[in-house]
Amino acid sequence: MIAITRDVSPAITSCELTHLARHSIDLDRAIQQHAAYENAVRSLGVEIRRASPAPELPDSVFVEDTAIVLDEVAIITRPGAESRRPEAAAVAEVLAEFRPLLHLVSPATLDGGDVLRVGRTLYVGRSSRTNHEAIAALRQLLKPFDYRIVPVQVSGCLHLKSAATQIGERLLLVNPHWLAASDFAGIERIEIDESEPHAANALRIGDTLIYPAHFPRTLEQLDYRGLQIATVECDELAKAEGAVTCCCVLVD
Ligand code: CIR
Repeated sequence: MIAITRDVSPAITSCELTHLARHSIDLDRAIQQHAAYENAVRSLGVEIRRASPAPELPDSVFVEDTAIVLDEVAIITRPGAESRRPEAAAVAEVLAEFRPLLHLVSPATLDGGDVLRVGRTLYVGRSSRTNHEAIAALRQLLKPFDYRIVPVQVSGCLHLKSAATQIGERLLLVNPHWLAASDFAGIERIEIDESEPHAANALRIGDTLIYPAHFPRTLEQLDYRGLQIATVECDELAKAEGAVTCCCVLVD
């Protein structure tokens, strides 16, 4: 498996923010945390491939939003925030080595953070970044393949994966306040601790979860459940409204 990552831009202090107030970001600390995150990913046997750095693009470290990688193809997205659209080309360049590429085009807008794959189902968040044209375009592009596309309305958070991520084969970690849990009927769910609304984002690599150390209460529940967890410090990138899934694109 490889993980595509990208350096933290020194311009991250001017990142997009939707649901968070702006707090000053310590760039050195953000860079250190990102390096530790890459090491955590590497320690799980994944090779890191860095897309070429884009110091002029504040949010470019959040590569997840630029692509959806499936078994058969990769879809290069058209991110919802205009400032983020130029990010996709460099990630596409790396992905082209591994998958045939398909592209979302105007008027579709979609952030990869809105796409949660569970088996052959793609849950796609309807958010401020992802529109219904993108969902229709995805259906069209993926017609030759056997995927079920299920739109999920999200509100109160940036992306679907701010509110729900996969933490086991048929197990999700969710914040039920930001989506209707009934959208995931038939899949078991663990709810985050009420006091940690941003705690639903975990990165699953094999049987291990890379998980933020700054959500101790939810972490305790995951531990109790017997899940294998590698914690990372990522509170600095969290100030840019980023979490653990968004800093890589996994290619199996
Ligand atoms: C943004 O608002 O686009 C960035 N500041 C954060 C993107 C985080 N992406 C993700 O969780 N997939």
